[in-house]
Amino acid sequence: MQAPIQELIPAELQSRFAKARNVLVLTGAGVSAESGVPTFRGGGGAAVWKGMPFDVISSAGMVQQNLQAVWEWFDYRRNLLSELVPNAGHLTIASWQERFPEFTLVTQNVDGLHQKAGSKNVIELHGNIWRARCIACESRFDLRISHPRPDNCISCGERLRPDVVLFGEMLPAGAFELAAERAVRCDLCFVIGTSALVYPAASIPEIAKSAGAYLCEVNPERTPLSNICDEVLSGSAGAILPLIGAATN
Ligand code: BV8
Repeated sequence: MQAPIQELIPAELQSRFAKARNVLVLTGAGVSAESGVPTFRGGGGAAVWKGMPFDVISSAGMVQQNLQAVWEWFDYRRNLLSELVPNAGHLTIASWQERFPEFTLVTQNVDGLHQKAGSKNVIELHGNIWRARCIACESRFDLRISHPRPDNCISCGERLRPDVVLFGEMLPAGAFELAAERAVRCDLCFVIGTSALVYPAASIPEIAKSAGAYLCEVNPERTPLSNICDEVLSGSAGAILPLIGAATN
């Protein structure tokens, strides 16, 4: 027999959630795990593609060295993703955008599942797997409608690459700055499904906390951020997030 919802979600968090005026959520690969998207570092291992760890195949150097291999890795992931749908965690976060006077969703994920769940104005710190970008003129192409995937830019003929931020690359202009500015202003910050190892994304909850936000982590495992959190809810996003909203209805 499950305990009443009110007992599963700490009273302090319920109170803060009910009174919050400005909420920021940072998500990582864990929020998509229950949709069937493999995480990068879960289960003690790390994602590997044709013998290369993901931070090697997903790196600036590999785009220079072997763009074809990078495309194979991203084509494989898009194909996997095309069958997958948002889970209760994505849907709950999407429902929160109407619940507060100010709400910001920042994601490290490139899978587009937050948008599929109905989230708007998502700050995508690491780009989006459903877009390609020209390596020369930076024109962008929507891969959800371009089948087969074009190899070359229709504007200038140069090669296309995934419009995703790879290791060793700068984040999209202004994305981190906007996320940091929102983090300073929020009064409640959730960090959901991230191992908090990748920077500068992992600094967003730190910025929120330093500016006085109440910081709540949702993750089955502890992370380097856990010790600065006001609340650590140990469990999966799909199970826990719907309870937070329900507990304060
Ligand atoms: C940059 C796209 C400036 C590609 C990705 C300090 C400052 C600045 C930079 C650095 C720094 N130190 C090191 C760096 C360099 C590097 C970095 O951070 N390296 C780390 C690994 C040490 N950062 C960069 O290169 C960034 N660029 O800083 O620009 C610059 C430029 C040049 C030189 C210097 C600086 C760019 C980083 C972006 C890389 N691209 N993704 C792709 O998708 O292939 S990052 C990749 O990791 C994904 O985006 C992913 O989201 C991200 C983080 O991983 P997580 O999302 O946290 O996923 P993970 O699998 O690790 O964890 C899942 C978690 O979910 C776990 O905790 C698990 O317990 C939990 N979980 C599991 N199931 C559930 C769950 N939680 C809830 N519910 C569940 N059901």
